[in-house]
Parts: sequence; C-alpha cells; structure tokens
Amino acid sequence: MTPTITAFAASPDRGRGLARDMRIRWALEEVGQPYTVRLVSFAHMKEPAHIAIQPFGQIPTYEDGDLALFETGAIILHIAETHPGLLPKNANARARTTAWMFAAVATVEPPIVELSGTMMFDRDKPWFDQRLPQLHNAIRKRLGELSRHLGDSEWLDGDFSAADIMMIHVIQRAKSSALIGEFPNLNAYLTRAESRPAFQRAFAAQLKVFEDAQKP
Ligand code: GTB
Repeated sequence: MTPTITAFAASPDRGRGLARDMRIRWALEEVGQPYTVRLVSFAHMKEPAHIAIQPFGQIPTYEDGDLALFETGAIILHIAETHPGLLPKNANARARTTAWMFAAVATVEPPIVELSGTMMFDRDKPWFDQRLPQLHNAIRKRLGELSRHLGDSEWLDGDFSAADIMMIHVIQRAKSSALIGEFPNLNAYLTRAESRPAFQRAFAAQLKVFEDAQKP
C-alpha cells in the first residue's frame, strides 16, 4: 500500500523544510517508497479525527493499511525496519543507530527547540537578553559533543542511516543561529546530507506545498 503522511497546509516556516514532516518525506525518498500527503490545518489537528491518530494534535502522522503511527522517531524506525537501506544489518550496529536516533530527539533537539520558541515568543520578556546566551551555550555544548563524535567521519555510525536523517533535521533548525558555523565538520555534515538527491526531492515536495498555497 502507499502510505499517507500528514503535513501542515500552511507551515509557519514557509516551506524551508523545518517542520517535521520533512524527516518522514526524506526517509521515504531514501528508500524509494512513494507516499501521499494529507495537508491539515491547525484547527483540524485538534479535532477528534486527528487526535485519534496523533494524541498530541500534531503533525506528522503516518498511515499504512491498518497501521497509524505518530512520533517522527517511531515513524522513521518503522520505515527503516520495513525497507532496506536505512539500518545496518549487524545487530550491534543497528542498536547503535537506534541510540543515535534517540540522541537526536532526546539530547540534541531540546535546547534547539527551546531557542526557536524563545526567539519566536519571548523577545519582549525582561529576561530575554539573559536567557539567549544561556540557550546558545546549551546548544554549543551539544554541537561540540556531536562534532567531537563525528570527527572526520561522513556519517554518525558507518554508512548513512536513519540516525543521520534524524540528527541532520534536528541540527538544521540551529542553522539560523550561526552556531553550526563554529563547527566546520558539522557544516560539512549538513552540506553532505543536503546534497543527497532524496533530501532534495523531499525538500522540493514540501516547498511546493507553500508555493501552491500562494497561487491565486
Ligand atoms: N515529538 C513529535 C514528533 O517528533 O513527531 C513532535 C511533533 C511536532 O512538534 N509537530 C509540530 C506541530 O504539529 C510541527 S513540527 N505543531 C503544532 C502544534 O503542536 O499545535 C515543529 C515545527 C513547527 C514549525 C517550524 N517552523 O515553522 O520553523 C519548525 C518546526
């Protein structure tokens, strides 16, 4: 069957690939799995029909036959387990890849998301000027640790994997802060990932949603 994912009908990032459906699109493109997209409004995401498949009222979701999934990590792990190409065959390497998927969302992503929320909603707060350097330092610490692990390697653990999709998409959100620029090997890691044809197809598809919405 052809899986269906959900994405924002009107993404706040204007199609810059930051909304999390981008991860799922990219994984599906990497394994050559065609998919359809159901675009949803913010209002629809809070309605019972959507809550039934995403209990937190968010995108993305993934539906395939009688399976409905939420959480990007779980969705990408499922795609990787059901299609060749995104998980190593060796059991230990597979376990390490899963660890890096968790690390992306549980260890690296939180301060990056917090910075993005602070920049969007808290500029007028009296504590904003003090909080900003704290958040920059928290992100810098994680990026430094990631940079140290990556060293001169191309990917997180051996061949390109589901873990790289998760990690790249997480750190892309920090690009606007210029912190990535402090770590040349992370910059190169991002460039390497973004030049993959599957990434470019996924990016073009989600950008087209924004462009189509602009048409009269
Ligand atoms: N842990 C969940 C997962 O990984 O699947 C998180 C899902 C999530 O945060 N979804 C967001 C959402 O639905 C969209 S991606 N938000 C609406 C809501 O909660 O009501 C987060 C996102 C949104 C917008 C931008 N942007 O504009 O730059 C970037 C990232």
